[in-house]
Amino acid sequence: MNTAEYLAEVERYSAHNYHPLPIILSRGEGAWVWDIEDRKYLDCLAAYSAVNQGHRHPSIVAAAKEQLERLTLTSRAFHNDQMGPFLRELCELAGYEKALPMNSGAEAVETAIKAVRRWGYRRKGIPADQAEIIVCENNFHGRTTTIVSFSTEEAYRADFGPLTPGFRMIPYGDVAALEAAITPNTAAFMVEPLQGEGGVIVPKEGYLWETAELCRQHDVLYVADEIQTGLGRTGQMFCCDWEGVKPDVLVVGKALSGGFYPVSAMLSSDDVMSVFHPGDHGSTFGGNPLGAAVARAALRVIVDEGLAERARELGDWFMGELRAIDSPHVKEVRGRGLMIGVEIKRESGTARPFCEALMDRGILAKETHEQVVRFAPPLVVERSDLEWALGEIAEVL
Ligand code: IF1
Repeated sequence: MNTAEYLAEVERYSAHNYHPLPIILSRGEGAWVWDIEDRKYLDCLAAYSAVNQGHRHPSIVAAAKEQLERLTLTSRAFHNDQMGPFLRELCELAGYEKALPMNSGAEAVETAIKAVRRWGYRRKGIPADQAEIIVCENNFHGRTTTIVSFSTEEAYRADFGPLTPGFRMIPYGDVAALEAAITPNTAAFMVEPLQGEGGVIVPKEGYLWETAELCRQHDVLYVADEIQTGLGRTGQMFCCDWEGVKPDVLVVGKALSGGFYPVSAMLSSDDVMSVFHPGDHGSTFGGNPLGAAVARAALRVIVDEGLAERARELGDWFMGELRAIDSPHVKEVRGRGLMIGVEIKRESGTARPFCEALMDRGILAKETHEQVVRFAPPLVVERSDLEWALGEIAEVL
């Protein structure tokens, strides 16, 4: 089949819940992917940061193959020999006592919501069914019915109701708004330390630290959704590390599996995690030996290859070069590490045609919201690849 035939097929059989760029990818290696016509593209999206380690990283491939030959799924009715080591390695890396494995990011966020609500009732003494979680405008935490209940994006929630109550909305980046929103019934504040889908929004310096301090003072759990920002992407292992903040609850996903398999987790202290008892929460696939083996290898790559430092160094340089491009269309270039957004001026139209022009030149980037072109390549990307890309990006801009 050629590209047009694949596109017609997917148009015919797929739900129309996406508007992808019109290419059919069939192969990937490192920071590069190839389409079925054998055209080569630099992947500047990295599956929304799930392939920080690059496509088909050889050591993750080896771990996956080895595990495929041994055992793939036990369910949590029995133990397996990969989950314990995986959770220990993840806890040691992130500095937590406990971890609960799930699959998608949204499931890990749901797990965190359940944990903090229960903590609110059983530890903090919030009256039954009164627990509140404070969240931020323009958040993105996933697409379950409960999570979209506290989205401010109309398309994500319209006519998916009745929606889940118990969430209070404040503007992102506003410390005073958090203080004003906290009540005796506040169980948690959940935040992305840098908003991805919101348009690569970097909060002003001090925001993470000041909000974490407020939460500490008011006995409110600080929940950081690092599904996209975590595991090296922003130039630190976790984005909260930029301000020395250690969240009470950390939610990770995406790159936790290096893009091989959905693996996510919620991490916390023993005190918070101990609200769960047998039968309270779970998942058929969560903690399965294939996912656990893959995640162990994926974490090792991030550490062994110093991907966080790499993101910082390459990101600082790349962002500087992007800022130096003299274009009448660019309003702002912002980001952290290798999570960079180029905001297009409204009078220049939307970001989409820029992404299409980049695709024609062999660079895959995706617009977020209307105006922002996001550049977030695998962290293993070579500087020379980015040098080449800069020339193309400059011409497009
Ligand atoms: C899609 C966005 C990125 C996330 C954060 C939780 C989740 C995500 C901070 C849920 C997922 C994905 C979902 C994907 C596109 C992508 C995305 F544009 F939609 F917002 F990355 F920027 N928390 N983000 O970023 O994780 O359940 O998907 O595993 O098409 O919905 P998930």
